[in-house]
Amino acid sequence: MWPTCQNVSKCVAASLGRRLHRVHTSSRRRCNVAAFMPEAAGFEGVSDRSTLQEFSVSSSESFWAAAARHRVDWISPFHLVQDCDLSRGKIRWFGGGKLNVSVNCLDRHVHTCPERVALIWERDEPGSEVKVTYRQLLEMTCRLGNLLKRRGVRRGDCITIYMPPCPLAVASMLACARIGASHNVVFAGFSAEALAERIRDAQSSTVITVNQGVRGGRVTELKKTVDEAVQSCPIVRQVFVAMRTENPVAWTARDVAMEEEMLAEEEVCEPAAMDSEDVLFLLYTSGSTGKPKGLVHTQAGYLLYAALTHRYVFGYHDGDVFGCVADIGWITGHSYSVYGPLANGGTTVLFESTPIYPDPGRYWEMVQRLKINQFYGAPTAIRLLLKYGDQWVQKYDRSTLKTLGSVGEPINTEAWEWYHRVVGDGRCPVVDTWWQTETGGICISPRPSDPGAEIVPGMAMRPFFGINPVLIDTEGNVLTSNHTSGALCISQPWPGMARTIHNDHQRFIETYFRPHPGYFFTGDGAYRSQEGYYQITGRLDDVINVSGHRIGTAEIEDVVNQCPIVAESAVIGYSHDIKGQGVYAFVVLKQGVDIKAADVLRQLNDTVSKKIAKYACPDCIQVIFVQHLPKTRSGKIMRRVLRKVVERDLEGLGDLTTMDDPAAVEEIIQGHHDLW
Ligand code: 6R9
Repeated sequence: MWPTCQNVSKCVAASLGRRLHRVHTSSRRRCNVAAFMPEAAGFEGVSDRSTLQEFSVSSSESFWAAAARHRVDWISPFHLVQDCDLSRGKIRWFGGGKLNVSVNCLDRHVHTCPERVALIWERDEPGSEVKVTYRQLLEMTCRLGNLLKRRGVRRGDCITIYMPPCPLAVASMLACARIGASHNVVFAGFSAEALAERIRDAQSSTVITVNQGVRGGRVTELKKTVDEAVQSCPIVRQVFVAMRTENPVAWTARDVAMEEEMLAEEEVCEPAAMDSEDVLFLLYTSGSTGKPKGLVHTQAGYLLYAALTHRYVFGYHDGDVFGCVADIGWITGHSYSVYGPLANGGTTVLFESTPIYPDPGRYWEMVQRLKINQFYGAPTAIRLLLKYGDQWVQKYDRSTLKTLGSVGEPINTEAWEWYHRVVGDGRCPVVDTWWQTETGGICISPRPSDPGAEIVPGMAMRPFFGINPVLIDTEGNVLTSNHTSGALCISQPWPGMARTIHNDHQRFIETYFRPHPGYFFTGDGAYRSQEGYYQITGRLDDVINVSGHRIGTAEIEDVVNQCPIVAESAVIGYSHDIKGQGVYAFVVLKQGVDIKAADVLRQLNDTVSKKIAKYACPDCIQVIFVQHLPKTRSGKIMRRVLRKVVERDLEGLGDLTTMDDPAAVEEIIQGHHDLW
């Protein structure tokens, strides 16, 4: 069940005030559907884009079959479009088909345009970018594929990649795909312990990393972190190390000098013929319990969905330069820095730096220098840059920009308007794209290329082709009317959705399919306006979103509780100006602990950054010491009560009758007036 709806109604109220600002993106004209989407030529009764949208949902099998035939190069064709049963969490697409994802991302473009730039590696130091053509990327991928094979990696193995965005990271992902291994990219900001947990869960015996990372002018010791992680991962037998900097690092017997050994390999590597449903990658994400979930994506459906959304949401055309600034350690980097653009034969930017290095003009200076046509970033960065002022944007020529994208969390109206008015000079549509690691690609978003498409600031607007969102109320009823809010679910399968949680299909079913049987439950709440447009209102479970990064409150609690001075804790999210949400930790110290608050804070922050990652803590964690936590009689911490106290909504404290010790709330209210 989804717990609360309070943030939903707040956002509904907010949205009403927003509905007046409309941005029309193109004139309402009749268009040729086949010119827009060639595979639509054969769809019966489809004469324009709105009937195309209806067709994609009502005849979803025909829609996806045609798209899969048209957009994927198959080694042998599929014979079963889909075999899905959402109530059992069974999702299979394109049964019987065989393909190779790296061939789809590389070889077919090398045949037509070998010298087209595939990757622009925007290195930390501005002006030092490196361009890699499709021919070069194929060569790198093949050499690496051969090296992996020679070093004993077999089809079905899972390789962990702990690298910043760079061409060798992309080649590593594609080399896995080439030889039939799967990858598990771990964000290179994660700590050794978080990395180790993911290596163990994925059972990776090979890890790929770089000697050091460089970000925001600072060097990070990535190889050292891997060495530390591997100490608690006996399964790891080899670590491939690429040299991002020239600095030597400590070397062990299991280390392999990646670039050196790649040079000795053949530049041709036979692609493995993979089944549509073989695993392409695992990607760990936070859930509402302590243990991260390794979501599993498979070959054909994921690739097709990433490619189609990339082309149609952003209006990507051949020759465009696509600038997604997400790290490859997140799903956004997977789908829109790597797989979507490369499947479409596009030119994609790999951004190694930060939005404010060397100054807050970085993004826009890069847009000018690389002539970026579509820019895709996170609201947290937009909010940060907005505060530095317009001059950092206006200094640079942004006339190449055609579309601006936003992802990861709700974008507030102020940030949306600034992005649109200042960054896009009022002429580029802003696409607020809602999706998740679980959905594989964008599910709800404006499609500015649609005739007459309008965009309401702060709204994700309309479902993508083949997606049928539904809203469900607390009693489990599907809400059919408009101007209503509920739990956001999706009623029918689509090819890009995750197939399972690695080694825990039961958890997959329970998390996504049990709350509302027959539907995929997203964990988010949404509002559907009078016109039928969607606005995402935030998580309904115990997941918080710090700068667009998902993190489970339980994950932080687990770690805080490991601190020797802590008896117990409860963590909730609070509204943060820049980061969207920050972290409040209510902490009960062990009896007899006598230590200054500042020291405790330091200890907790150290522990959280060591066990999870830095972004999960220091400058946004607020620690509040209490004697007791509010609990139900059965011992469950009542986080909803803490949330209300932090939101200063004492009226809304709700039913406290199940509470074990009402004095605990009193104490928190009394003690925390200073919070307000
Ligand atoms: C792609 C990505 C998914 C969660 C999702 C939701 C939030 C993402 C959003 C958004 C409002 C948007 N989210 N995009 N909320 N508007 N445009 O971010 O994947 O890391 O798995 O996070 O992020 O809460 O459920 P992931």
